[in-house]
Amino acid sequence: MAANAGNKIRNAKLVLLGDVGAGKSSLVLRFVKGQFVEFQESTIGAAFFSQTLAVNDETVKFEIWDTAGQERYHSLAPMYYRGAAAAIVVYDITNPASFTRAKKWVQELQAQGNQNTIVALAGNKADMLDARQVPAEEAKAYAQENGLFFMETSAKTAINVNDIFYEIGEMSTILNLLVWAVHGLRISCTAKKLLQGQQAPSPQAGMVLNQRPNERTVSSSSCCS
Ligand SMILES: Nc1nc2c(ncn2[C@@H]2O[C@H](COP(=O)(O)OP(=O)(O)OP(=O)(O)O)[C@@H](O)[C@H]2O)c(=O)[nH]1
Ligand SMILES: [Mg+2]
Repeated sequence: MAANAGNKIRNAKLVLLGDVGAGKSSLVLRFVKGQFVEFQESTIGAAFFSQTLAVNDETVKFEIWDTAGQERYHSLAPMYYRGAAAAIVVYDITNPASFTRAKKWVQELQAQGNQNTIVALAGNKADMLDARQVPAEEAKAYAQENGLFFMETSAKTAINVNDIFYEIGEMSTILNLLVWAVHGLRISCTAKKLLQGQQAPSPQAGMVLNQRPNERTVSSSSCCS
């Protein structure tokens, strides 16, 4: 699934958040190296990985921060999710406490994170259906209410692992295009206003301007009509 197609390369910072043992490192290991280990060591601080993915006609280079779920590392998290294009909040479908913890992460992201960060919720260990304690419907409803992208995954069997990264890549491509479209619109509005300003009659010689003209705020809805 690694990229070798696509002309443009776009970097996308991605962070994984979630409870201890939810499977964050295992998901990254599966996505980046195609491997799974039964006894994955608990992450200390955070670990960095990168992986590229061909998404439509571009190559997305994910810069992945795999954070530690242990509470003592919580204060480091903003460093990793700030400015991230996407966050995957991971819980373990066999562990309701990890789902509660995931909701706390979502709240924190909504309160502190970038408005443009794509947030995905991953119900991991989907291979352990007999031990399931978090119904998929409950997580799906929660995700819908909170505008999150939701998938159940298994780092062990690889179910939906590439898919969740691919979906994020695709969403970030669309979001990126929208941001550029809005940016382009702003530039063309500003240019138009500047041109209009140049065409306006200049003040007569000796005329005193008592007031500074109001600062113009460019808004896509108010200009260019
Ligand atoms: N059956 C099953 N086990 C998994 C899966 N993903 C992870 N595990 C196991 O769960 C344990 C914890 O996985 P990690 O990937 O270390 O979890 P983590 O979220 O990175 O944990 P911290 O680094 O402590 O925050 C390991 O023993 C993994 O082998 C999965 O999809 N299915
Ligand atoms: Mg880990």
